[in-house]
Amino acid sequence: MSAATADSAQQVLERCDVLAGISAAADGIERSYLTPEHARTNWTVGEWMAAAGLTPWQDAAGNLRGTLAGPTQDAPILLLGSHLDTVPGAGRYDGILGTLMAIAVVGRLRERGVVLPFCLEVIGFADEEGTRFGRTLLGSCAVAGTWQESWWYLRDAHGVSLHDAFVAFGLDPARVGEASLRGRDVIGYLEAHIEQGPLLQDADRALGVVEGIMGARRFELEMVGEAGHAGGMPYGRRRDALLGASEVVSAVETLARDAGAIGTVGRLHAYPGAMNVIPGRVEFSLDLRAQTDALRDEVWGEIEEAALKAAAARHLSFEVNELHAARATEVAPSLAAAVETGIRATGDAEPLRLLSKAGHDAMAIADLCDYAMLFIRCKDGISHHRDEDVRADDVALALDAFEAAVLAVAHAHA
Ligand code: HGY
Ligand code: MN
Ligand code: MN
Repeated sequence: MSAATADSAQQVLERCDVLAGISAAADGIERSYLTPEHARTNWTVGEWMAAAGLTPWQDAAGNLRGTLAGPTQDAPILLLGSHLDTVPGAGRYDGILGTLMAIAVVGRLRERGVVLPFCLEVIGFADEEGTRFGRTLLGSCAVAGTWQESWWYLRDAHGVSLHDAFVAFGLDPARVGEASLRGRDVIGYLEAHIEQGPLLQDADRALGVVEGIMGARRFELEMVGEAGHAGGMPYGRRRDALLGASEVVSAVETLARDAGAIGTVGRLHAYPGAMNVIPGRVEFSLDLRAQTDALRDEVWGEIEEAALKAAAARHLSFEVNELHAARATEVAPSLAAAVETGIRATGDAEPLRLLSKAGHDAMAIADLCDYAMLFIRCKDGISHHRDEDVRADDVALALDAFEAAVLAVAHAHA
């Protein structure tokens, strides 16, 4: 690894620290879609894009885009990037590292005077996590041309619609289609991202090549019974919504694990929420993922059946509101081969192939073009947590690998 690469990695990590300071939360990192923090981040990262020789601009969906012209006006486009938004209580590398690495690689290629047979476009996607409106991949769906009109009615926790948030951010909902690259000559999309799991660390590898991304569905679920007195109401006459929901939460783990899928209930609110009142209503979330959409949907059917049974036994009602679905996707062999070439260029002769259990913007971009991903080891697999961490030498190796992957794509298109 060259000293220049080590310096480049150091700069990327320092920039991750700068962005970690842009947060809506007094304690911890939180940046969500169409907020002042989103705007400040786009401004800050746009400056770094310009310093790398990219022309930064914000698209009609609020994504940050940076363009490096190709050899001709009609040259095809290679997309690089990741996302700049976060979950609440986030780490400082999920999405951010990949976006800043893409900018760094463009800068390195320009410094070396490399002329590519295509235009490069780096994208800092604006809403991969779905933190504010529940539905994820909004920014990347806009670029892929799969934006749905029904999404304008999505509301955040304060009741603000996506439409009104768009307008307040200075965007015109009627022009969201202008963010799309559909119909353009796009070669593909390469994304570098922390693994968000422990497999690379367990295998003592710095880097890995992604084989595909699990399909996902997200739901808001509700159990409705009847609030009552915690003392006077006999057990036999209770309609306790929290006990019903609790049976579902346990069933999610059992049914998902038995089937080789992954189910998580990340949020649960019991109402009215007083210590001496039997919960009459419970709202809870379900994040469900599996390697195939068929398996994912089969497990959802089993969970729904278990929930209806639990509700019937306790004289409760069970309501479902599906917020999000993203199909399982596979990488393009030719682009994955370029990523493997990149990893081999760092001295790892047998790149480890991994299925991504985490979702990524690449899932949405897969509706537009081919994609591949480079994974970077993260400490103990921790992510979506302030202790998310990476090693500087792994980031340096990742920069070398990502640059070599871009050059491998260029070679294939020469
Ligand atoms: O939820 C995920 O897998 C991603 O971090 N949005
Ligand atoms: Mn994430
Ligand atoms: Mn991410």
